[in-house]
Amino acid sequence: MRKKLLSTLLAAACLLSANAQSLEAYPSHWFTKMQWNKIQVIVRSKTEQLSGKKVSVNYPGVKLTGVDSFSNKRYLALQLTIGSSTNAGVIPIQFISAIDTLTLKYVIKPSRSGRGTQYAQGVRSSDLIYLLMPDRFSNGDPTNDAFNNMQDVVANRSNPLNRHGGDIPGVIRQLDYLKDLGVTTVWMTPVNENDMPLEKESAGMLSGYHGYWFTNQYQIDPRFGGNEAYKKLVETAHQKGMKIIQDAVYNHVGIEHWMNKDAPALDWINRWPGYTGSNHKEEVLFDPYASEKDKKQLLDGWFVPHLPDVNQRNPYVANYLIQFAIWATEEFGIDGWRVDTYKYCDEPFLNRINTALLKEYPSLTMFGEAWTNSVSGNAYFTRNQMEVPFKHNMLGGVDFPMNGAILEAINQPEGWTQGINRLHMTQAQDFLYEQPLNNCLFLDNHDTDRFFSMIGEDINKFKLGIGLLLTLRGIPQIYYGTEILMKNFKNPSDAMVRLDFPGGFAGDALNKFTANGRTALENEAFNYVRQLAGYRKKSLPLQIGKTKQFLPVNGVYVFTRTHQKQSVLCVLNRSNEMREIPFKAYEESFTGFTKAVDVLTGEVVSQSLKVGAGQFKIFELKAK
Ligand SMILES: [Ca+2]
Ligand SMILES: [Ca+2]
Repeated sequence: MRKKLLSTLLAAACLLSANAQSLEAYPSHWFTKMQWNKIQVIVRSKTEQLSGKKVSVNYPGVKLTGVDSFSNKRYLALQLTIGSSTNAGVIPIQFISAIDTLTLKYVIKPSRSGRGTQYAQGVRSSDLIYLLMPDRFSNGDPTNDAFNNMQDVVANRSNPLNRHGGDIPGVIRQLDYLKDLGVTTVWMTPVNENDMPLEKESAGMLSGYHGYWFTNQYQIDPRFGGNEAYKKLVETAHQKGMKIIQDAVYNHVGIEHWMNKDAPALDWINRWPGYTGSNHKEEVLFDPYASEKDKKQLLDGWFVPHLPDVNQRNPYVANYLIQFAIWATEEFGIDGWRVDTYKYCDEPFLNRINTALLKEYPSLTMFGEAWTNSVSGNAYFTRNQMEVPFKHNMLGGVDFPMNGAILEAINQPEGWTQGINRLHMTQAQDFLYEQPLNNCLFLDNHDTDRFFSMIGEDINKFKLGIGLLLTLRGIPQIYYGTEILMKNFKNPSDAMVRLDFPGGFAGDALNKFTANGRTALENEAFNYVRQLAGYRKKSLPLQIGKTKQFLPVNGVYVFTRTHQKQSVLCVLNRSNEMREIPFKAYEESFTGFTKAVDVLTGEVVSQSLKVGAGQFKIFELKAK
């Protein structure tokens, strides 16, 4: 009798201590009424073997249809089906063995209302995206700059490679500045937890301030304000009529991620006998002569030594990533995705994840960063008009080919294939895309030299670039600080093009978020962006109009954007002289127009357009 009592007491004690141990679950919770209602919950214990335990789920409308174990016995994958009429609540999931029982309290939350109208709205060519790095933009909460229980404990603004303390509350603080500039959508470099130590890169010991070293997809980094701050940002942006794009990384994780250092099975990561980096050559995916060895190295080689390459051919990994993307859209209420390192990911997986997101959220949009310099390459990674062995289904791409062409048109003299002819030729190849309007058009970003430096710090060329950005087809994206003429080349490191926005941090000598803090030249640049963005916001031709471009002649490149009965005519004069162009040369774009209004000055002209040397002009055409 005493023996039995003792064993009962022991069992109770075991139960208590076992329950006290934390079980992690991925996804951390799920939602009612989702299309994706067969979920795979990866359960992880840091200390105790889970495989072999009996799993019990007792909740109305939730069925456990499978339990899979891995070579690492501290993991299980539970297959749960959540019925369409299942109520929100807490599901007790028990892991039972002869000696103890562990309980995971798994939460099912109500799904959001307003799908496609209040969130998951999609970001389109009618929008203007502002790309910023939260660590470098604005510090709204100095108490979260560093944490002693994280691997990188440094916040030090004097070192460009360290974390600087900027965060999501800082972004919230500047939403009105962005809205005033004409921005409709904020894209932040990733805000997911990057609990990584400093890592050696060519420039020195680098922190994960840029956010691309995920250690937990389900946690927003506390140094950016955590999940609650992110929810508040999305909510505040939506209240202001703005949208949020999230930056996804499917290709790799930080080396400290459990997926690598405590993997459920070794094949969650693409592993090589010795360190093997990617060859970064996307051509091998569409080259009819490519070698299989080169293709494998592009896809499975690691991006850098501290970023293990994720094996998306493993069905558990693929489901993990798909559920993460759906979960984040639902949990935070974001509106679109930018997908990092697109060309390095398993191609069938990419189509699967896009399909799952669009099935769940038909209005959602996404674009991928394939970073390829040919139009055919960029089109390959999107929905396209080409006959190729693999057809991608991505809506759009980060438009590096047009970026190169715009810079060439601004910086180089006209030649048969150079200068404005390169821009004309590049755009001519839009026939390869299913929908070129889905491409993200940009002058610079966090991975390139800054635009103002690339154009020799010339304010006239700045206006040409901004003019083209906001009138050519696509979803325009401005990189933070470009509007106030922030400059630098990526020398000696990328950090030089990722400096702090002046005024975003306590103690800054100047606050360039305000007109008073900016120089006359900076205000000229800011006001130019704001005025043109304001015009674009009202102009359906510039947002969604059909493009017609005319062969460059005598240093002048002309294109029109037409929607129904409205037409806008843009003239880039890269010659050294004033050019006067008769209306009749462009009659085919707008039959019978009799006058044109310069959209920036309001000047009304008739019969001919005069455009000065080195100028870009935008005219709205009027019948009378
Ligand atoms: Ca902070
Ligand atoms: Ca890869």
